[in-house]
Amino acid sequence: MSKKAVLKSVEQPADTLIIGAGFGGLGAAIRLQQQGVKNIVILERADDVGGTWRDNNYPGAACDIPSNLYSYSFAQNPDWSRAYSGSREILGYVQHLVQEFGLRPLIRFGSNVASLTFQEEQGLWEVNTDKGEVYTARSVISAAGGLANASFPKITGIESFEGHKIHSARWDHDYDFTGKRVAVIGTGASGVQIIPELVKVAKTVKVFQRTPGWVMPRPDYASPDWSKTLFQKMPAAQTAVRQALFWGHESMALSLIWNTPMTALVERVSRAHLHHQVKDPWLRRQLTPNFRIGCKRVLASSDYYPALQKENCKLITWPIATISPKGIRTAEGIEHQVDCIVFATGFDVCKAGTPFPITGLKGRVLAEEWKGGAQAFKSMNVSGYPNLYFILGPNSGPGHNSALVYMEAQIGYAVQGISTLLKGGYRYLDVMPEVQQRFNRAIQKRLGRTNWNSGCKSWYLTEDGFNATMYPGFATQYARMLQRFDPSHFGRVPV
Ligand code: N01
Repeated sequence: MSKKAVLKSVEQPADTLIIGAGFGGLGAAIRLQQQGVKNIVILERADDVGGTWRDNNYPGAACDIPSNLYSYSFAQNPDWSRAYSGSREILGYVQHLVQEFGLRPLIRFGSNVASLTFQEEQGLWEVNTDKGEVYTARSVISAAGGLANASFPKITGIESFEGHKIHSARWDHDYDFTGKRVAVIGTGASGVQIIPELVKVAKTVKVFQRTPGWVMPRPDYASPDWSKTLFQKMPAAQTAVRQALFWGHESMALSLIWNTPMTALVERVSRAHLHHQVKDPWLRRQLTPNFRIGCKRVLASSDYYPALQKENCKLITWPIATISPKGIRTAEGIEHQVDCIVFATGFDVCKAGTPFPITGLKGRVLAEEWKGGAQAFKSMNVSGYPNLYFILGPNSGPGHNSALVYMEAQIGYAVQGISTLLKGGYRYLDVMPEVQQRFNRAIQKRLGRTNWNSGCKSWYLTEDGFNATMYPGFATQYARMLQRFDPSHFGRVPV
C-alpha cells in the first residue's frame, strides 16, 4: 500500500527531485540552491552519501584523475593529501560538501526509487520508492550513477565455490587476507589497484587475466605543506593548477579518442613503461595489449607490474573454464585451489535500459525505447519524458578527462532548464523528437571514427557494438554544448 511521503523540509510537489546523493546529485542540489531553487528533495537508496566513493572502498581504491581536477571548481579543496587521493579522502570531500552547503536535511536515506511516472495533466513526475513512499516533483534529475551495480561474471560453477567471494565494489573489510590463497579475476581499473595491496598480505595471489590492458605510469606524490598553504591563501593558484591539469588531460583526447600520430606515441610510452618494469620477455608478452590504446579505459598504475612479479604472485592467462568448490579450473585442466576469490569484474551498466521503470507522455516506457541502445538530446533529455534530466546520461562518458568536468556542465544545463520551467510558467518542456534524432545521428557518425569503436570489447559498447556511453569529442566541446539551455529545442506546454 502506498503512503504519501512525509516531507519535513520540502513541500510537495518539490521543484526538483534528485535521485542519488553521489557527486552528481549533490552538485546539482548545490547549484540549484545557489540559483534560488530551494524546494528540493534528494532520494538516496543507501544510508550514506558518496555513491561510487562510498561503495568502492577496496584496498588501494583511488582516483586515476588528479584530485585537483577530480573535484568541483566551485568547491576546491586546498588540503588534498596526495596528487591522486584515495577513496576515503574523496568520500571525505563529498561529506564535506554536504556539511558546507547544508544538504543533509534534503536527503532521504534508504529511499530506493522503484519507478518514475509523468502525470501529463498536472505536469508532475510521480516518484515511487520500494518502501511504498510517493513523491511528486516538477522536475527530476537522475544522478543514479552508471557504475552503481556490482557485476559477478557468468562463470559455470560460481555458486559452488566453498571459499569466500568478494566483489571489488562491495568489499568485505572483516575478511582477513593474511596468509590466505587468493585469486583475483579481472585486471581493469579496479583490479590493478587491488592486486598491489593484496600481495602485501596474502600468502599467494593468482591473477586471472582475460585481456591485458594498456598501463600508463601514475605520477602520485604526497602534497607538500607549502602547496596546501599556498592554495589556502591564494585560491587563484589552485585554479591555475587545475587549469594546467585540465589542458594536459584535454590534449590526451588526441591520442585516446581518435587514431592519430599521438596515439602511436602514447602506445610507445606505455610499452616503455612495461619494458622498464618487467624484465622477463614472456611475462611482458603476456601483458602486451592487442588492441588500440583508448579503445578500453587506459589504466594508470606504477605498482601493478611490480606487484605481479612478487614471489607470491602469479599471472594466469589461460581462460577460466569453471569455478569449482575449491577454486578455479582453467581451460588446460588445472585446478587452482584458493581460499578467496576477488571479483574485480566491473559493473552491470544500463546501456540499453534504465535503472528503474520510467513512464513518460502517453504511457511511453523508456526501457522499451532504449532497447536498441540508449539515446538522449545532448546526453541530458529524452523526447517524451519532459522535465527529466540525466547526469552522466547516454553518450556523456569521458575517456581522457575528469568526469566532474562533464558533470559540472550537465548540472549547469539542468539548472538552466529547471529555472526556465519555473520562471516561464510552463507545465512542461519536452525536447522535440527531430532535434534529438538529428543530434544522435551526428553523435553516432562521429563515434564511428573513434578508438572506442575500433574493435575491442568493453563496457562502453552493447553486445552488438552500439556505443551509448562515450562522448566523441573534447571536454571543452562537451561543456560548450551544454553552456546554454535553448528553449527553442523544446516543445513548451503552458500551465
Ligand atoms: O571493471 P572493468 P573495473 N572472466 O569492466 C574482467 C571506473 N573505475 O571495475 O577486459 C575473466 O573495467 C575483464 O576482462 P576483459 C572506470 O570507469 C575508475 O575495473 O573484459 N575476466 C576486466 O579485466 C572503469 O572503466 C577508477 O577481457 C573477466 C575486468 O574483469 C570502470 O570503473 C577505479 C570476466 C573488468 O574490468 C570499471 O572498472 C576503478 C570473466 N568472465 C574503476 N568478466 C578510477 O580510478 C570480466 N572480466 C577513477
